[in-house]
Amino acid sequence: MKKKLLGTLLSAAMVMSLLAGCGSSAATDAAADAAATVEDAADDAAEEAQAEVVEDVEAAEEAVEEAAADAGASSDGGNISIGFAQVGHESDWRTASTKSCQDVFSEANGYDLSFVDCDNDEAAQKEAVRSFIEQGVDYIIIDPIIATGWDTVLTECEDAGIPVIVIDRTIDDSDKYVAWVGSNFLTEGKAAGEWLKAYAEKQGIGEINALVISGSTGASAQIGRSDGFKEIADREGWTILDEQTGDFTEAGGQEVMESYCKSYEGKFNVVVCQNDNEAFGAMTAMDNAGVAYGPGNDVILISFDACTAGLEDVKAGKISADFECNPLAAPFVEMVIQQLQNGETPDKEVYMEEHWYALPDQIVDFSIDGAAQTMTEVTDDVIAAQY
Ligand code: GZL
Repeated sequence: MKKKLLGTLLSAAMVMSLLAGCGSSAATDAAADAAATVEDAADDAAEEAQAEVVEDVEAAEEAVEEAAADAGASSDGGNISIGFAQVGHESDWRTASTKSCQDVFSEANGYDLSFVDCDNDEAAQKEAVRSFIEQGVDYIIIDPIIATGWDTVLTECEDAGIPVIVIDRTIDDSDKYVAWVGSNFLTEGKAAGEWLKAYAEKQGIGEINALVISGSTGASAQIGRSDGFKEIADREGWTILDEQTGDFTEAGGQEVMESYCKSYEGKFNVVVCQNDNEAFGAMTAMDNAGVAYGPGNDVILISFDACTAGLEDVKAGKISADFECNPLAAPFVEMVIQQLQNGETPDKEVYMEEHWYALPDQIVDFSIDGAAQTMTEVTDDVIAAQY
């Protein structure tokens, strides 16, 4: 456009200089007419040029918005705002889960994260979600303390047009969320049961009398691990002497195990803790009660999560097998958000990769529903790489 404007002005200048050179009145009038013509032409050309410039600027702004959307910024060019209602701070696993989200959804990465630690309080968690709705965040992430009671508040999120992504534990009484990223807790429970069957056979242990310290009652992780282990126990004719909740905490694990050591003294040969922190507490209680646990001792101790400290206890010959639950969901949640930003439809379920850990003498072949499983030897390198 600039060339056209320049060409118009140059040709007009040439006409004016020719006419001015004639010196006659007629020529002068003609020059004045030419000048007016030039001025009109120049104005028209300038207006057209300006219009084109405006168009170019708008196109550039659109390109910036698109680039921002790709780079993790909201449509107005600002950061993507996220509300995250986290279960609490009850375990090493939870600490890793929170850190994963705070690392990924940082301001440097183009996000504004509103984080609420709901301290294992279901009412506080619903209140946190409603506060995110009031804030008008772009996305809401929920790790549901328990699996039920969610449809009302998820309907409020849907009415507000805010997509919800569920991580880790599941919501079992509503599907008003765009995606869930987590683990198969039933598989984890079955893995522990099938491993115990194979290991007991290898060790020549004919009778299993198990005590279970379960997670927070009603949490999908507790439900899945309890159901999965019980399915194998029922099939194999084992006895589950008792199951009480340790609420996924070390204090809870110790308190329940202290009670078990009194009530079931000399009657149990397996303890199943539904996370490592409960196992830490149970070990303290068994130490205090003089109960020998770990490979080569009276009691087989099984745990879940496989956090760094849990694997250290496997390597130390205290926990016989540790069934991982991967807390590092945030990168997969970010993938879901980017898909939504790009107008794509994410998968409704995204499963995390998990491993089953033991020392060489406790590594045995087993299957889950016919699928052969691979166990991972706990080494110093494996521990150093864990979450
Ligand atoms: C499982 C997660 C559980 C962990 C515990 O996905 O929800 O909650 O197993 C944590 O450590 O407290």
